[in-house]
Amino acid sequence: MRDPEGIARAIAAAESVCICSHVNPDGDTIGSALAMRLALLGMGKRVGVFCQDKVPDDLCFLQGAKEIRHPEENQDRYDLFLSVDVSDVARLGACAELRQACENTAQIDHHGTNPGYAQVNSVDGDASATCTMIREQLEYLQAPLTREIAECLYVGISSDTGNFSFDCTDPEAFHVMGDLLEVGLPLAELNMILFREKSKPQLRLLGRAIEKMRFEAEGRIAVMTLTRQDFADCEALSEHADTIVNYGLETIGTCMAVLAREKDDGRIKFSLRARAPLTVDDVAAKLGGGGHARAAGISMEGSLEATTNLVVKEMIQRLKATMT
Ligand SMILES: [Mn+2]
Repeated sequence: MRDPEGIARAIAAAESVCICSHVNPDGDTIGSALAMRLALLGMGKRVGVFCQDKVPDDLCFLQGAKEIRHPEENQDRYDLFLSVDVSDVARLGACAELRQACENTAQIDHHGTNPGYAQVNSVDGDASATCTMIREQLEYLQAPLTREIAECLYVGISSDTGNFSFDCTDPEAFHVMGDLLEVGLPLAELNMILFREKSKPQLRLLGRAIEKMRFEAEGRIAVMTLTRQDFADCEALSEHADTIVNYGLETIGTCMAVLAREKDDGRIKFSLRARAPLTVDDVAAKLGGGGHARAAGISMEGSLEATTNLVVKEMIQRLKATMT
């Protein structure tokens, strides 16, 4: 249940607040944390923002991103612990210590599985992003919506709604977007940074992968492989291949896709995707991997060719089992 009043009371009673994001941070947890930071600073609070892992490069433009610290660097005491977009204590990682050090705890989150681990829990599994809840929270704090805060909230909402394309995209997301545009959100510029622009190595690698794309099971499974030589030729890093598998699934006629890449340590990393009703988490689990129903991963030892054949064989079986 949302509890913006409870959160506002906890904040009113605190002079200092430590805000925490989840491990492997995404736009929603970072946007939420930095928006709350700006609002609380505006209210005259002392604020620290913490995350166990590094902020993704494309989010570093947000105001306050450079102030985010690893929890072990903390020397201060805070009256209130506030986690944002953190579905359970395990997702706090090293920030769990900060929670223990604070007498008062609160959280704002939108994961339906959240067990309510804080004293004050504002949790709404139906919210499209934690950042939409933060917009409402600002009203209860009587904190003005500034352009800097709007940028933070846009990052979170656009990230969790797949740039306003996923099923979770709801009217509230657009209502909040209206508010953000009112205060001068530079939508086109940020959309370019977050969703469109790519580095040259990234584009070269994408070209290489698409050129090598082949199809199995009468064109229903797209298969792409990238060797260490491909990465070297394109002057690309492994992370530059992170979203390439989606192009396989976006090919008309396919319902499953896999990208295999040779890592520097010799292991083969597989990214699997499926369209509903097909699933790939079961395929991944069978081969020692895991993930979500429509997006999963596996890491295997062996040659690129042999392991890819193994994974594709499992995918074909899954396809047959689902379609009959
Ligand atoms: Mn989120």
